[in-house]
Amino acid sequence: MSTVREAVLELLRRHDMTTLFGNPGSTELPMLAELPPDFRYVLGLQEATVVGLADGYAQASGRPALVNLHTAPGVGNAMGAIFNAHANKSPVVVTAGQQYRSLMTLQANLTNRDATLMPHPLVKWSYEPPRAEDVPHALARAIHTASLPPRGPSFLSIPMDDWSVEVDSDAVRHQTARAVSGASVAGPDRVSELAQRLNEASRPALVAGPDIDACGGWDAAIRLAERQRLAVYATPAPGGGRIGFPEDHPLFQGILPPAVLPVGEMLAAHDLVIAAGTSIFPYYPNVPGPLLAPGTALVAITSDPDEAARAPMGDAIVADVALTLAALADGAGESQRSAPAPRPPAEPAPASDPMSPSTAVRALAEIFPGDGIVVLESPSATLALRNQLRLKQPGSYYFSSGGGLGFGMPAAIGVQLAQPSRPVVCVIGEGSAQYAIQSLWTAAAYDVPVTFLVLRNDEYAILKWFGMLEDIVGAPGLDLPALDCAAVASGYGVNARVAGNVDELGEALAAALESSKPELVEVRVAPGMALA
Ligand SMILES: Cc1ncc(C[n+]2csc(CCOP(=O)(O)OP(=O)(O)O)c2C)c(N)n1
Repeated sequence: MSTVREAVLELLRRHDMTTLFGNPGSTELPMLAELPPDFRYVLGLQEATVVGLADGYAQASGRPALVNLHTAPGVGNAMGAIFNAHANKSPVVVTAGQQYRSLMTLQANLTNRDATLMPHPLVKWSYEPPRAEDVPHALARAIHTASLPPRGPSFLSIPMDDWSVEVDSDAVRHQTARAVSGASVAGPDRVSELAQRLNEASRPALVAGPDIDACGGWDAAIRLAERQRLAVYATPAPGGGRIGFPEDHPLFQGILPPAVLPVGEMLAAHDLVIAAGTSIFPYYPNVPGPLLAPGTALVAITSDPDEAARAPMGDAIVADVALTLAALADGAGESQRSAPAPRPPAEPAPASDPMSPSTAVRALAEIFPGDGIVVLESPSATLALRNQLRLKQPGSYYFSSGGGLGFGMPAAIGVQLAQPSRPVVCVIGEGSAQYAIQSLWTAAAYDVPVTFLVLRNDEYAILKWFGMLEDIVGAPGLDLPALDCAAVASGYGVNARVAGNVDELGEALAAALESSKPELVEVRVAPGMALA
């Protein structure tokens, strides 16, 4: 006979989920007592940080990650980060403590009253087991649900008296030893039909979405694009949480604009567009217009049935993106059509004081290691960074597809924990940094050597730009005077440097990247949007 706790620990070992991300309270202590030495507990000082850590870790490791939160208030604090994990299709398994079963009906202090309703609609599955002995089976189900495509968070509420209850070892062995996999293949007719359409097209294009990276589809996407001489675009930046195609490749034409009218206009140059591993499309702001030009057809390839169903135009194939792209590359063969002209190299921004955000990210590009990873949350510098850096390796870029701030800092730490041999740089606005600032403590406490590059412009630049687009004048609350991230970092135990010019910035970044500890580099940049 074993207990719920022993069965759960064994289940987590089987799934290689021995790193736990949490913030504990009284209701979680029974689970954590005498945690075996093969487990690692990573403490986040607020729940947004905890889930952000797990989101980055799950995405960069390609495996589900376990979160442990403190009953209702812990889940409440985590909701914005759970929203991001859902948009990122990140397999985060969120558990939360709950009152003693015998005290739940009278609603004793800290009872999570409607525990399963609370995280809806941001989780794929939410559950509180009817009996203590069902906890291992329910956790196995939560792990499988989070890991099957489309990946995303699941939630389990666990009453604190469940851990010591004995389980039926034979039943638990069956329930928890199962391997479940979910890469589905498109029907051969659908693939050959699309291959034929591709061969007949005269100016076809590929839109590369984040799920190409998540499912390991870079090679298939490159092979298809090269064989068919496709013009390749990245999905619009707000929903492009990952990069699915090398951005320095001669076929790569740039990032699609994020609104209906300009997307339709840009794709008008193509008679067939294959959009792989992306929603159609992550539009924002609202610039209405024709979804597609009359001469353009679109076919989406996605592993997410909801993405396929809600697309406003085009056909869709629901199947694993990497397998389908590979089958399409085989089926369509080599085309003799002429390849599109490569886009020009990135130009430096004109010199200014303070420097443009574009100049700052160019300084990063100059010293950026080939195997480096960027975690980005700097709204007004997003396009400049993508243009100046031109990342060319899988798993090199993480951005919050949901758009909720508070992802960047903790996710960068989670990514670094999952990829200890690759240097991780978190490029972040000083405003965005505040939404999960206490994650700096976790980086310092666990010696996670992320470099944080803070672009300080004393404002919410993107919101001022958005206001201009929408003719909104006089909105308060868009300025951030005297917000000193370097001083805050020191308080959390992270070494901070302030760079005053481009040379100092290059030196500070190089030193930070060399360091085996977390480092923060703050640089003052000009206000406003940097578009290239
Ligand atoms: C949780 C959350 N709250 C508020 C917002 C709205 N928001 C979007 S961008 C932004 C400003 C970010 O400021 P900063 O990081 O300094 O970047 P900048 O726009 O100056 O580049 C805000 C407040 C959001 N996206 N998420």
